[in-house]
Amino acid sequence: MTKRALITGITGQDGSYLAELLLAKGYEVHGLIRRASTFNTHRIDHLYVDPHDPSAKLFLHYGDLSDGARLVTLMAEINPDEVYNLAAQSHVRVSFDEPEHTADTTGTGTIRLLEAVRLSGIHTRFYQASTSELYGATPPPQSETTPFYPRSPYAAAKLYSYWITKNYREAYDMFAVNGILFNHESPRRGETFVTRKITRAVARIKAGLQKDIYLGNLDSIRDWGYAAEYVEGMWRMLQVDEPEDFVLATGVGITIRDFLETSFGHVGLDWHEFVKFDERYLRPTEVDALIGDPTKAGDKLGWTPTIHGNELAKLMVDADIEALEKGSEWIDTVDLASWTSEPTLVAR
Ligand code: NDP
Ligand code: GDR
Repeated sequence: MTKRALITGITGQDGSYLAELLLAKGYEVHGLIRRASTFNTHRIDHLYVDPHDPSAKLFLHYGDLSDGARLVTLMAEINPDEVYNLAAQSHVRVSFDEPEHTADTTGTGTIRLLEAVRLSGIHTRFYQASTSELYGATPPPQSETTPFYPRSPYAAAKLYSYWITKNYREAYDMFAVNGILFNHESPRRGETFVTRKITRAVARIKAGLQKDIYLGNLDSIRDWGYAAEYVEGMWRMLQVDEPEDFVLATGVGITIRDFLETSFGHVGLDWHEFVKFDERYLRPTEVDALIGDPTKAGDKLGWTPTIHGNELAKLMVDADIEALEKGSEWIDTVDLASWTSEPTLVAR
Protein backbone atom coordinates (compact mmCIF):
# COMPACT_ATOMS: atom_id res chain seq x y z
CA MET A 1 0.00 0.00 0.00
CA THR A 2 1.30 3.44 -0.92
CA LYS A 3 1.72 5.63 2.15
CA ARG A 4 0.24 9.12 2.11
CA ALA A 5 1.79 12.12 3.86
CA LEU A 6 0.52 15.66 4.40
CA ILE A 7 3.17 18.37 4.81
CA THR A 8 2.29 21.86 6.01
CA GLY A 9 5.05 24.33 5.15
CA ILE A 10 5.95 22.33 2.03
CA THR A 11 7.13 25.49 0.23
CA GLY A 12 9.74 26.20 2.95
CA GLN A 13 13.29 24.93 3.24
CA ASP A 14 12.48 21.80 5.25
CA GLY A 15 9.22 21.09 3.45
CA SER A 16 11.02 20.90 0.11
CA TYR A 17 13.66 18.44 1.38
CA LEU A 18 11.06 16.37 3.19
CA ALA A 19 8.85 16.19 0.08
CA GLU A 20 11.87 14.97 -1.91
CA LEU A 21 12.70 12.36 0.70
CA LEU A 22 9.15 11.01 0.94
CA LEU A 23 8.66 10.90 -2.83
CA ALA A 24 11.94 8.97 -3.10
CA LYS A 25 10.57 6.53 -0.52
CA GLY A 26 7.45 5.98 -2.68
CA TYR A 27 5.00 8.10 -0.68
CA GLU A 28 2.10 10.04 -2.13
CA VAL A 29 2.81 13.52 -0.86
CA HIS A 30 0.21 16.21 -0.19
CA GLY A 31 1.27 19.74 0.60
CA LEU A 32 -0.57 22.73 2.03
CA ILE A 33 0.25 25.93 0.18
CA ARG A 34 -0.86 29.50 0.80
CA ARG A 35 -2.48 31.50 -1.92
CA ALA A 36 -0.14 34.39 -2.77
CA SER A 37 -0.15 37.00 -5.49
CA THR A 38 3.31 35.86 -6.55
CA PHE A 39 4.68 32.34 -7.05
CA ASN A 40 5.79 30.78 -3.76
CA THR A 41 6.53 27.22 -4.89
CA HIS A 42 10.05 27.68 -6.32
CA ARG A 43 11.60 25.21 -3.83
CA ILE A 44 9.31 22.39 -4.98
CA ASP A 45 8.78 23.23 -8.66
CA HIS A 46 11.30 20.56 -9.66
CA LEU A 47 9.13 17.91 -7.96
CA TYR A 48 5.84 18.95 -9.51
CA VAL A 49 4.12 16.77 -12.08
CA ASP A 50 0.76 17.76 -13.60
CA PRO A 51 -1.89 16.02 -11.43
CA HIS A 52 -3.59 14.74 -14.61
CA ASP A 53 -0.47 12.66 -15.28
CA PRO A 54 -1.02 9.16 -13.79
CA SER A 55 2.57 9.21 -12.48
CA ALA A 56 1.84 12.27 -10.30
CA LYS A 57 2.65 11.66 -6.63
CA LEU A 58 2.75 15.22 -5.37
CA PHE A 59 -0.51 17.11 -4.79
CA LEU A 60 -0.80 20.68 -3.57
CA HIS A 61 -3.82 22.11 -1.75
CA TYR A 62 -4.60 25.70 -0.89
CA GLY A 63 -4.97 26.24 2.83
CA ASP A 64 -3.66 28.14 5.81
CA LEU A 65 -3.00 27.24 9.43
CA SER A 66 -5.28 30.12 10.41
CA ASP A 67 -8.28 28.39 8.75
CA GLY A 68 -9.38 25.49 10.95
CA ALA A 69 -12.41 24.43 8.92
CA ARG A 70 -10.29 24.05 5.82
CA LEU A 71 -7.83 21.88 7.75
CA VAL A 72 -10.61 19.53 8.89
CA THR A 73 -11.93 19.22 5.32
CA LEU A 74 -8.47 18.53 3.92
CA MET A 75 -7.61 16.01 6.61
CA ALA A 76 -10.79 14.04 5.91
CA GLU A 77 -10.23 14.22 2.14
CA ILE A 78 -6.56 13.23 2.15
CA ASN A 79 -6.66 10.74 5.06
CA PRO A 80 -2.87 10.81 5.46
CA ASP A 81 -0.83 8.14 7.25
CA GLU A 82 1.61 10.82 8.41
CA VAL A 83 1.21 14.57 9.02
CA TYR A 84 4.27 16.82 9.26
CA ASN A 85 3.49 20.25 10.70
CA LEU A 86 6.34 22.40 9.40
CA ALA A 87 4.35 25.58 8.68
CA ALA A 88 5.14 28.58 10.85
CA GLN A 89 6.10 32.21 10.92
CA SER A 90 9.63 30.97 11.56
CA HIS A 91 11.73 34.14 11.83
CA VAL A 92 12.69 34.99 15.41
CA ARG A 93 13.45 38.70 14.79
CA VAL A 94 10.22 39.15 12.83
CA SER A 95 8.25 37.58 15.68
CA PHE A 96 9.03 40.68 17.77
CA ASP A 97 7.45 42.82 15.03
CA GLU A 98 4.47 40.52 14.46
CA PRO A 99 3.89 38.77 17.81
CA GLU A 100 0.16 38.24 17.41
CA HIS A 101 0.42 36.83 13.90
CA THR A 102 3.28 34.60 15.08
CA ALA A 103 1.17 33.31 17.98
CA ASP A 104 -1.70 32.59 15.59
CA THR A 105 0.36 30.69 13.03
CA THR A 106 3.23 29.20 15.02
CA GLY A 107 1.18 28.49 18.16
CA THR A 108 -2.57 28.28 17.59
CA GLY A 109 -2.01 26.85 14.09
CA THR A 110 -0.78 23.64 15.69
CA ILE A 111 -3.93 23.12 17.77
CA ARG A 112 -6.04 23.74 14.66
CA LEU A 113 -4.14 20.99 12.87
CA LEU A 114 -4.31 18.59 15.82
CA GLU A 115 -8.02 19.27 16.13
CA ALA A 116 -8.41 18.61 12.41
CA VAL A 117 -6.82 15.20 12.96
CA ARG A 118 -9.05 14.48 15.96
CA LEU A 119 -12.33 15.78 14.50
CA SER A 120 -11.91 14.05 11.15
CA GLY A 121 -11.46 10.76 13.03
CA ILE A 122 -8.48 9.60 11.00
CA HIS A 123 -5.59 7.51 12.31
CA THR A 124 -2.37 9.26 11.54
CA ARG A 125 1.10 9.90 12.93
CA PHE A 126 1.79 13.56 13.69
CA TYR A 127 5.16 15.36 13.62
CA GLN A 128 5.50 18.81 15.22
CA ALA A 129 8.42 21.05 14.21
CA SER A 130 9.68 22.04 17.63
CA THR A 131 12.87 23.99 18.06
CA SER A 132 16.02 24.60 20.08
CA GLU A 133 14.68 28.15 20.59
CA LEU A 134 12.57 26.57 23.36
CA TYR A 135 15.76 26.37 25.48
CA GLY A 136 16.43 30.07 24.98
CA ALA A 137 18.25 31.30 28.08
CA THR A 138 19.08 27.82 29.43
CA PRO A 139 22.79 27.21 28.83
CA PRO A 140 24.13 24.34 26.69
CA PRO A 141 24.41 21.45 26.23
CA GLN A 142 20.66 21.05 25.68
CA SER A 143 18.89 17.69 25.47
CA GLU A 144 15.35 16.30 25.73
CA THR A 145 15.48 16.78 29.53
CA THR A 146 16.78 20.38 29.60
CA PRO A 147 14.27 22.94 30.96
CA PHE A 148 12.81 25.43 28.51
CA TYR A 149 13.20 29.23 28.78
CA PRO A 150 11.84 30.86 25.60
CA ARG A 151 13.20 34.31 24.70
CA SER A 152 10.94 35.52 21.86
CA PRO A 153 7.30 35.56 20.76
CA TYR A 154 8.33 32.86 18.26
CA ALA A 155 9.77 30.62 20.95
CA ALA A 156 6.78 31.21 23.25
CA ALA A 157 4.42 30.22 20.43
CA LYS A 158 6.50 27.09 19.75
CA LEU A 159 6.38 26.28 23.46
CA TYR A 160 2.59 26.14 23.26
CA SER A 161 2.84 23.89 20.22
CA TYR A 162 5.31 21.61 21.98
CA TRP A 163 3.05 21.10 25.00
CA ILE A 164 -0.20 20.79 23.07
CA THR A 165 1.37 18.09 20.88
CA LYS A 166 2.44 16.23 24.02
CA ASN A 167 -1.01 16.76 25.52
CA TYR A 168 -2.78 15.26 22.49
CA ARG A 169 -0.44 12.27 22.71
CA GLU A 170 -1.42 11.71 26.34
CA ALA A 171 -5.09 12.76 26.18
CA TYR A 172 -6.14 11.03 22.97
CA ASP A 173 -3.46 8.36 22.61
CA MET A 174 -2.31 9.95 19.37
CA PHE A 175 1.03 9.10 17.81
CA ALA A 176 2.18 12.73 18.07
CA VAL A 177 5.84 13.68 18.50
CA ASN A 178 8.04 16.76 18.80
CA GLY A 179 11.27 16.95 16.85
CA ILE A 180 13.33 19.51 18.79
CA LEU A 181 15.58 20.58 15.95
CA PHE A 182 18.60 22.83 16.31
CA ASN A 183 19.38 25.27 13.48
CA HIS A 184 19.70 23.57 10.13
CA GLU A 185 20.61 25.31 6.94
CA SER A 186 21.18 24.62 3.24
CA PRO A 187 21.45 26.32 -0.12
CA ARG A 188 17.63 26.55 0.07
CA ARG A 189 17.65 28.45 3.39
CA GLY A 190 15.54 31.64 3.42
CA GLU A 191 17.66 34.64 2.46
CA THR A 192 17.05 36.56 5.72
CA PHE A 193 18.43 33.93 8.10
CA VAL A 194 21.99 34.78 9.06
CA THR A 195 23.82 31.89 7.36
CA ARG A 196 22.24 32.36 3.96
CA LYS A 197 22.43 36.14 4.28
CA ILE A 198 26.18 35.75 4.77
CA THR A 199 26.85 33.15 2.06
CA ARG A 200 24.80 35.05 -0.54
CA ALA A 201 26.68 38.22 0.35
CA VAL A 202 30.04 36.43 0.00
CA ALA A 203 29.11 35.28 -3.50
CA ARG A 204 27.89 38.74 -4.50
CA ILE A 205 30.83 40.60 -2.94
CA LYS A 206 33.30 38.25 -4.67
CA ALA A 207 31.50 38.91 -7.97
CA GLY A 208 31.64 42.68 -7.41
CA LEU A 209 27.85 43.00 -7.13
CA GLN A 210 27.72 44.08 -3.48
CA LYS A 211 30.06 46.19 -1.33
CA ASP A 212 29.22 45.17 2.22
CA ILE A 213 26.78 43.38 4.51
CA TYR A 214 24.94 44.72 7.58
CA LEU A 215 24.53 42.35 10.52
CA GLY A 216 23.53 42.45 14.19
CA ASN A 217 24.95 40.38 17.07
CA LEU A 218 27.99 38.35 16.01
CA ASP A 219 28.63 36.69 19.37
CA SER A 220 25.82 34.17 19.56
CA ILE A 221 26.65 30.50 19.24
CA ARG A 222 24.58 28.17 17.11
CA ASP A 223 24.68 24.44 16.39
CA TRP A 224 24.22 24.47 12.63
CA GLY A 225 23.47 21.25 10.75
CA TYR A 226 22.44 20.41 7.22
CA ALA A 227 18.69 20.47 6.48
CA ALA A 228 18.68 17.50 4.09
CA GLU A 229 19.98 15.29 6.88
CA TYR A 230 17.49 16.65 9.42
CA VAL A 231 14.39 15.74 7.39
CA GLU A 232 15.56 12.11 7.46
CA GLY A 233 15.48 12.39 11.25
CA MET A 234 11.92 13.75 11.15
CA TRP A 235 10.80 10.77 9.10
CA ARG A 236 12.55 8.29 11.39
CA MET A 237 10.70 9.75 14.40
CA LEU A 238 7.42 8.60 12.84
CA GLN A 239 8.66 5.08 12.03
CA VAL A 240 9.41 3.88 15.57
CA ASP A 241 6.98 1.84 17.66
CA GLU A 242 6.33 4.36 20.45
CA PRO A 243 5.83 8.14 20.07
CA GLU A 244 8.67 10.06 21.73
CA ASP A 245 10.28 13.49 21.43
CA PHE A 246 13.81 13.78 20.03
CA VAL A 247 16.54 16.41 19.75
CA LEU A 248 18.30 16.63 16.37
CA ALA A 249 21.59 18.53 16.51
CA THR A 250 25.26 18.14 15.56
CA GLY A 251 26.64 18.77 19.05
CA VAL A 252 29.04 21.37 17.60
CA GLY A 253 28.51 25.07 18.25
CA ILE A 254 30.24 27.97 16.50
CA THR A 255 29.73 31.74 16.61
CA ILE A 256 28.47 34.00 13.83
CA ARG A 257 32.06 35.33 13.70
CA ASP A 258 33.35 31.79 13.05
CA PHE A 259 30.78 31.37 10.29
CA LEU A 260 31.89 34.69 8.77
CA GLU A 261 35.57 33.72 9.02
CA THR A 262 34.98 30.42 7.21
CA SER A 263 32.61 31.83 4.57
CA PHE A 264 34.71 34.84 3.54
CA GLY A 265 37.97 32.89 4.02
CA HIS A 266 36.69 30.23 1.61
CA VAL A 267 36.94 32.74 -1.26
CA GLY A 268 40.11 34.44 0.03
CA LEU A 269 38.44 37.50 1.61
CA ASP A 270 38.78 39.02 5.10
CA TRP A 271 35.27 39.51 6.57
CA HIS A 272 36.35 42.47 8.72
CA GLU A 273 36.57 44.57 5.54
CA PHE A 274 32.95 43.94 4.55
CA VAL A 275 30.78 43.44 7.64
CA LYS A 276 28.98 46.48 9.09
CA PHE A 277 26.74 46.76 12.13
CA ASP A 278 23.05 47.63 12.03
CA GLU A 279 21.15 47.62 15.32
CA ARG A 280 17.93 46.78 13.47
CA TYR A 281 19.13 43.18 13.37
CA LEU A 282 19.48 42.93 17.14
CA ARG A 283 16.73 41.18 19.10
CA PRO A 284 15.21 42.70 22.29
CA THR A 285 16.14 39.43 24.00
CA GLU A 286 18.84 37.27 22.42
CA VAL A 287 19.49 33.54 22.66
CA ASP A 288 23.22 33.41 23.38
CA ALA A 289 24.19 29.79 22.96
CA LEU A 290 22.53 26.68 21.56
CA ILE A 291 24.48 23.42 21.36
CA GLY A 292 22.43 20.25 21.24
CA ASP A 293 23.02 16.76 22.55
CA PRO A 294 21.69 14.33 19.90
CA THR A 295 22.57 11.15 21.82
CA LYS A 296 18.98 9.90 22.07
CA ALA A 297 18.38 10.27 18.31
CA GLY A 298 21.65 8.42 17.66
CA ASP A 299 20.73 5.57 20.01
CA LYS A 300 17.05 5.12 19.18
CA LEU A 301 16.76 6.35 15.59
CA GLY A 302 20.26 5.56 14.31
CA TRP A 303 20.42 9.18 13.18
CA THR A 304 23.88 10.75 12.90
CA PRO A 305 24.55 14.07 11.21
CA THR A 306 27.70 14.32 9.08
CA ILE A 307 27.94 18.05 8.25
CA HIS A 308 28.76 20.72 10.86
CA GLY A 309 28.80 24.54 10.82
CA ASN A 310 32.12 25.22 9.12
CA GLU A 311 31.63 22.64 6.36
CA LEU A 312 28.12 23.97 5.90
CA ALA A 313 29.47 27.50 5.43
CA LYS A 314 31.76 26.35 2.59
CA LEU A 315 29.03 24.23 1.01
CA MET A 316 26.61 27.16 1.05
CA VAL A 317 29.16 29.64 -0.32
CA ASP A 318 29.95 27.26 -3.20
CA ALA A 319 26.23 26.85 -3.87
CA ASP A 320 25.59 30.60 -3.85
CA ILE A 321 28.51 31.27 -6.20
CA GLU A 322 27.21 28.62 -8.61
CA ALA A 323 23.65 29.92 -8.34
CA LEU A 324 24.84 33.43 -9.13
CA GLU A 325 26.77 32.23 -12.18
CA LYS A 326 23.78 30.25 -13.45
CA GLY A 327 21.17 32.87 -12.59
CA SER A 328 19.38 30.40 -10.28
CA GLU A 329 17.73 31.00 -6.95
CA TRP A 330 19.59 28.16 -5.27
CA ILE A 331 21.60 25.09 -6.21
CA ASP A 332 22.40 21.97 -4.20
CA THR A 333 26.05 21.19 -4.64
CA VAL A 334 26.35 18.08 -2.51
CA ASP A 335 25.26 14.61 -3.42
CA LEU A 336 22.19 13.88 -1.34
CA ALA A 337 21.97 10.33 -2.65
CA SER A 338 22.72 8.66 0.66
CA TRP A 339 19.92 10.58 2.33
CA THR A 340 17.32 11.27 -0.34
CA SER A 341 17.01 10.59 -4.04
CA GLU A 342 19.21 12.43 -6.51
CA PRO A 343 20.83 15.83 -6.07
CA THR A 344 18.57 18.42 -7.58
CA LEU A 345 19.25 21.53 -9.58
CA VAL A 346 16.66 24.10 -10.40
CA ALA A 347 17.40 26.88 -12.82
CA ARG A 348 15.03 29.81 -12.88
P1 NDP B 1 10.56 28.32 6.40
O1 NDP B 1 10.36 29.68 6.97
O2 NDP B 1 11.52 28.12 5.29
O3 NDP B 1 9.14 27.75 5.91
C1 NDP B 1 7.96 28.02 6.62
C2 NDP B 1 6.79 27.42 5.85
O4 NDP B 1 5.58 27.70 6.57
C3 NDP B 1 6.60 27.99 4.44
O5 NDP B 1 6.17 26.95 3.60
C4 NDP B 1 5.46 28.98 4.64
O6 NDP B 1 4.71 29.24 3.47
C5 NDP B 1 4.62 28.22 5.66
N1 NDP B 1 3.66 29.05 6.37
C6 NDP B 1 3.89 30.18 7.06
N2 NDP B 1 2.75 30.65 7.60
C7 NDP B 1 1.77 29.79 7.23
C8 NDP B 1 0.37 29.73 7.47
N3 NDP B 1 -0.27 30.66 8.21
N4 NDP B 1 -0.35 28.72 6.93
C9 NDP B 1 0.27 27.78 6.19
N5 NDP B 1 1.59 27.79 5.90
C10 NDP B 1 2.33 28.78 6.44
O7 NDP B 1 10.93 27.36 7.63
P2 NDP B 1 11.91 26.08 7.67
O8 NDP B 1 11.62 25.22 6.53
O9 NDP B 1 13.29 26.54 7.95
O10 NDP B 1 11.42 25.39 9.03
C11 NDP B 1 10.32 24.47 9.03
C12 NDP B 1 9.71 24.42 10.42
O11 NDP B 1 10.68 24.01 11.37
C13 NDP B 1 9.19 25.77 10.94
O12 NDP B 1 8.06 25.49 11.73
C14 NDP B 1 10.32 26.29 11.80
O13 NDP B 1 9.82 27.16 12.78
C15 NDP B 1 10.83 24.99 12.39
N6 NDP B 1 12.24 24.96 12.75
C16 NDP B 1 13.19 25.32 11.83
C17 NDP B 1 14.52 25.21 12.12
C18 NDP B 1 15.58 25.59 11.14
O14 NDP B 1 16.73 25.76 11.57
N7 NDP B 1 15.27 25.71 9.85
C19 NDP B 1 14.96 24.69 13.44
C20 NDP B 1 13.87 24.29 14.31
C21 NDP B 1 12.56 24.42 13.96
P3 NDP B 1 5.14 30.39 2.40
O15 NDP B 1 6.21 29.77 1.54
O16 NDP B 1 3.87 30.67 1.70
O17 NDP B 1 5.68 31.54 3.20
P1 GDR C 1 17.65 31.82 14.68
O1 GDR C 1 18.29 32.06 13.24
O2 GDR C 1 17.18 33.06 15.30
O3 GDR C 1 18.64 30.99 15.44
O4 GDR C 1 16.35 30.96 14.31
P2 GDR C 1 18.85 33.39 12.54
O5 GDR C 1 19.69 32.90 11.42
O6 GDR C 1 17.77 34.36 12.23
O7 GDR C 1 19.77 34.05 13.68
C1 GDR C 1 20.90 33.35 14.22
C2 GDR C 1 21.75 34.31 15.04
O8 GDR C 1 22.35 35.27 14.17
C3 GDR C 1 22.22 36.55 14.76
N1 GDR C 1 22.29 37.59 13.71
C4 GDR C 1 21.43 37.75 12.70
N2 GDR C 1 20.32 37.06 12.35
C5 GDR C 1 19.66 37.45 11.24
N3 GDR C 1 18.58 36.75 10.85
N4 GDR C 1 20.05 38.54 10.48
C6 GDR C 1 21.15 39.26 10.82
O9 GDR C 1 21.48 40.23 10.15
C7 GDR C 1 21.88 38.86 11.98
N5 GDR C 1 23.01 39.32 12.58
C8 GDR C 1 23.25 38.55 13.62
C9 GDR C 1 20.90 36.50 15.49
O10 GDR C 1 20.82 37.55 16.45
C10 GDR C 1 20.96 35.12 16.09
O11 GDR C 1 21.67 35.12 17.29
C11 GDR C 1 16.39 29.90 13.36
C12 GDR C 1 15.00 29.82 12.70
O12 GDR C 1 15.07 28.90 11.64
C13 GDR C 1 13.96 29.34 13.70
O13 GDR C 1 12.74 29.09 13.01
C14 GDR C 1 14.43 28.05 14.35
O14 GDR C 1 13.50 27.62 15.31
C15 GDR C 1 15.79 28.28 14.99
O15 GDR C 1 16.72 28.70 13.99
C16 GDR C 1 16.34 27.00 15.62
